[in-house]
Parts: sequence; C-alpha cells; structure tokens
Amino acid sequence: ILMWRPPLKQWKGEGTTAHLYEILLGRCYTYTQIVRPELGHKDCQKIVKAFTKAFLSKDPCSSTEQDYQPLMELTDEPVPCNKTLFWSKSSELAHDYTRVRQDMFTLEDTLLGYMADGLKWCGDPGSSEMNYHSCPDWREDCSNNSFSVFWNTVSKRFAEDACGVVHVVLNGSIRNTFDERSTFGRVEVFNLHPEKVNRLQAWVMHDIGSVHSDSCSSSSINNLKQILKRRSITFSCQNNYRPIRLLQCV
Ligand code: 2NF
Repeated sequence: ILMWRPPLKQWKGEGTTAHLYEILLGRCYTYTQIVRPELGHKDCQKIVKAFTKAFLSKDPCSSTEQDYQPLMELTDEPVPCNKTLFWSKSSELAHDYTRVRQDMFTLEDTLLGYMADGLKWCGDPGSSEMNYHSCPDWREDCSNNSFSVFWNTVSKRFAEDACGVVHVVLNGSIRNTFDERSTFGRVEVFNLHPEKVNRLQAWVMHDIGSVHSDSCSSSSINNLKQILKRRSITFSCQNNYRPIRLLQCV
C-alpha cells in the first residue's frame, strides 16, 4: 500500500543564520576579550554549546524557558544600578546612545544579547542539525518558538536584574509608542522589581521631520503610567531627550 507522507515541515519564517555556531563563538570571544575584558574569564566553548543544546533536536514550537536555563546560568551579568536602558521600536537609536554613553547598557550590550542580536535559529525534533531552510514565524506559526522564547527569557532576566532608575527609549513617531504586545510591554515592564526599581524614565523620541504621533501626554504612554502605578513604580517621561535628539542629526 502506498502511504501518504506529510511533506517535511516548512515554516513561514527565515531559517537559521548560516554559520550560526561560528558566529556565536566569534561574538562570545569578541565580547569577553575585547568589548568587556574586565568581566573576567568566560568559557565561550561551553556557552555556545549550551546555547545550541537549548534548541537542537527539539520541536521548535515547544521551546521553554527551562531549555535556556543552563545557558542563563553560564552568562550571569548584572548591570549596575541606574544603567539599564530598555527600548521598543527604537533599536538603532537606543544602541547609538549606548555607544556614546558607554556606562549604560541595553540588553544587546550584555553578553547574551550581543551574541544573539540579529541572528535566527531553530532545530528539528527529527534531526541533530539546525534548520537552515526555515524556522517558525512567531506570528504565523507559533509564539513559543525557540527564537522568541530565548528573547523572552533573556529580556525577563534583564528586567529582573535592573535597579535604581531604569530608562526606556520609545518611538513617538508610531501610533503605539507603548505597545503592550511588545517585549518591553509584555515582559520587561512586568518583571521589574518594585522594591529595587525607584523609577522608570521614558524618553519618547520623534523622527526628525515626521508628524508627531505620540508624546508623553498620549493615551498609550498614559497606559504605561497606569500599569507602573499598579506595580508601585514611579514613572517619568520626557519628549525628545536632548542627548538622544542630537544623535538623530548625525
Ligand atoms: O532582537 C533583539 N535584540 C531583541 C528581541 C526581542 C526583545 C531584544 N529584545 C529586548 C530588548 F532588550 C529591548 O529592551 O526587548 C526590548 C525590545 O523588544 P520589543 O518587542 O519591545 O521591541 P520591538 O522593536 O517591537 O521588537 C524588537 C525585535 O524583536 C522582534 C521584533 O520583530 C523586532 O525585530 N520581536 C518582538 N516580539 C517578538 C516575539 N514574541 C519578536 N520576535 C519574535 N517573537
């Protein structure tokens, strides 16, 4: 009897970044040896093995925080109080700012964020290889995919570790300046610890020449303010914070 076989699983998202393993390893050495040598020794071979072990040979749609726990334990790197910078829909500007303000840290200025930024990855339950052809798209295939779960997990820890005055760069040139479905709105805001976070300082930035769409007085920012109030965290907001504004001109 001829049996029908389902075709190989084809996801809607792009596949694993070519040479992922080597890129992760290279970035780990670059970060620990050149970017922040003061952190001391980190075993990059072990870190990258733990990274790939978290998702290889597994269903890329049933990834869990636990899968990434061994990796998290190898890469503990708390940021000093008052130096955490979150961002949402403002990746470039936030990173331009921490390039100038070397004492401030976005997630991508810490080891794991630095290693993974801009890359894609997933495995397959029937193989020990990475899937270079396609990976689940978080909107169209599944939200618990290995890639999204990684970012949720590291973003959660980044927020849990934050203390003092914490900062966020928000994009005032879009309608949902504060987006409750973003990682910042879903994960980071809810994992700040009120007993050690004194205040969240938001900087709402407008693209030069754009029609202002949202500012500190908009309803989406007010929503953020209310959420923080319920969590007993003080909120302050400033439109077009000057030091960041100047970076938009270069
Ligand atoms: O790629 C990163 N470096 C990254 C990804 C996700 C989250 C960084 N983060 C951390 C950073 F530390 C920021 O503080 O969360 C904050 C930014 O995330 P956001 O979701 O608030 O900001 P967006 O500009 O909306 O998204 C950033 C990138 O992540 C993707 C999105 O398409 C964009 O490329 N993204 C957002 N949510 C998901 C998700 N659930 C997602 N990709 C997959 N699954």
